[in-house]
Amino acid sequence: MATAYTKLLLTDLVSSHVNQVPYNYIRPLSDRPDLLNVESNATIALIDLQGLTGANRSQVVKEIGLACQNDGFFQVKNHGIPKDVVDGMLRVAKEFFHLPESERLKTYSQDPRKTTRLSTSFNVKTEKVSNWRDYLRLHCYPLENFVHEWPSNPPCFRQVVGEYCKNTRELALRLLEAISESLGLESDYMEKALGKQAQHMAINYYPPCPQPELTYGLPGHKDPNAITILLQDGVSGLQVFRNGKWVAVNPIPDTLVINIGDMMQVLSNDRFNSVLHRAIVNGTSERISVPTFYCPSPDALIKPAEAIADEEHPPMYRSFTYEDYYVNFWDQGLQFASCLDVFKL
Ligand SMILES: O=C(O)CCC(=O)C(=O)O
Repeated sequence: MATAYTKLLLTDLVSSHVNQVPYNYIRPLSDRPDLLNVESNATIALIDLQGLTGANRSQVVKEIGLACQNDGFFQVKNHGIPKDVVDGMLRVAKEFFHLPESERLKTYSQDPRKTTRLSTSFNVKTEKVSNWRDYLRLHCYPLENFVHEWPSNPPCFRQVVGEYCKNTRELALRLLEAISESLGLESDYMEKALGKQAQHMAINYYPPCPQPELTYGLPGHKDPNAITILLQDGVSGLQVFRNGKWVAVNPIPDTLVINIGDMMQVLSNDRFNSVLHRAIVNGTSERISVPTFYCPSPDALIKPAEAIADEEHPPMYRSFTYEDYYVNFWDQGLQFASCLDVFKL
């Protein structure tokens, strides 16, 4: 008889139990990570953003454009976010997930509409199999609209995370400029196309897992937003799908991973593809990752950039608001989260 587990968060389940993966985390045989069949020494573009300021700019812009076009993801170094800001972000994330259960539960919610909430898996209300993850989800831009909702424990949380968010926004805007230029558009095209813009963040916590071959931290999915800036601690777990194979993106100190999301796929009229990626877990180490999802504002009208459409490359999508698209994201389940087909022409 399967045991019933009463904890709301995986972190507390793991610490009170567990030498086996509970049944509700076990994936069907056809949908397991197949950990031996992953490319672990793949070459992944690592772009030095220092070159964006100065004579090499056009070369770096070209590299970014090629990476977006070929893979939909790349890594960046010299990204401009100070090391103490990045280290602070990871430290405070870890401190948060090590707080006593009662303290963490103060922000718990299963309602995806809440702009600040701690939860588990992806959407526990709609999914059949759970993911080996707890996460704190925060809206971060405009910062002053949201920061007062954020956890106040650890006491430095708001200051440290706020600083990280301001820095990632600046990086996102620099990347959007480079991406616009790589498509032959005005530098500010993408920034303007996202309307008033929004920035969300997840702080993902993956506890060690006794049977990592049976479950996912997060199954393969595409991001709904425009671009994602991912910070990972030193523990491997991120994998992206490239040329029909899962490829491990092992963390390199002082680098961040950038990936293209669904809205950039539309804005670029399918020149860039939103990339399928997943997080796997392991038997020995907890893992923390912090994706920043840079998004359009809900009312922004999303459509392929007219200047890059022509007879040979007609617009692939009708226009729609980000809200129209995003409304389905949480309910559809992560593996079906890319719902662009309804907007295809
Ligand atoms: O943990 C990771 O490396 C990936 C996280 C991710 O894909 C997400 O939160 O959407």
